[in-house]
Order: sequence, then structure tokens, then C-alpha cells
Amino acid sequence: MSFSIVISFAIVFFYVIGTSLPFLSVYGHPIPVSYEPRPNQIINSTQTLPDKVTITFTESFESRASSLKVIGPNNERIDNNDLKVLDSSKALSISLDKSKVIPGVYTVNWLVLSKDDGHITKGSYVFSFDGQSSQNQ
Ligand SMILES: [Cu+2]
Repeated sequence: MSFSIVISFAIVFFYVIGTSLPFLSVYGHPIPVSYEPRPNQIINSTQTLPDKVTITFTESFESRASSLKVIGPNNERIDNNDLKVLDSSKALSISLDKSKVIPGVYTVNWLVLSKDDGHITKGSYVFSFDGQSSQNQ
């Protein structure tokens, strides 16, 4: 390869690395490591729906700017809006209003603010409840 081709490759390489860095810079951002209930979990009628949803993150986050919401099959919020920050600000937990629980798909939306750079990390996942509501048990 001629010198100019090597230089061209180097320029393209650094350009690609440079432009993808903002997307790769997840270092320092709290990322979920465990979920309860788990993503895509199907809770059947022989199991009980957990009293709460808990997400644990790789590192601590800014607790005043974090949020967790659980939306039920009727697009209604079915958590008790009692967000708790646990485990030295590394976990979020919210209790569920079991009187609102019906069979169907539940969506969990979470949002946390990085302590390092103030960037927001957010995401959502679903689980489903296949059994009877607690009122009927
Ligand atoms: Cu960041």
C-alpha cells in the first residue's frame, strides 16, 4: 500500500471512531443489571405477582432525578407512585397496586440520571401476568 492509501485509511478509521464515540460512551452511566420481574417474564396463574418492581443498576445514580413507572394492560399506571431508592442509590423499587392488576402485558419505564456527567439513561421493558388478580385469589 502506498503511503497516501494508509493515510486515507487512517483518516477514515479515526473519523468512524470519533463519530461513534458519543454512542459508545456508556462508561459512567448506570445500566440495569437485574430486573424483578424479569424482562419478558410470563407470570402464570400458579405464581404470584411480585408486590413491587425493582431494577438494580451497575452504579449509583442521582436519586432525585430518577423515575420508575409501571403501566398496566389498560394503559393505566398501576404502581403506587412510592418510588424508593435502595442499595446506596443503585436500585429503584416501586410497589404495585394489586387491586388494579388484571391479566395482560405490563410495561416498566425507568429513567436515571448519571452522577458522572448528568446524562439521562432510560429504557423500558415488558412482563406479562397471565393469572387471576389478587382480588380473586
Ligand atoms: Cu454521559
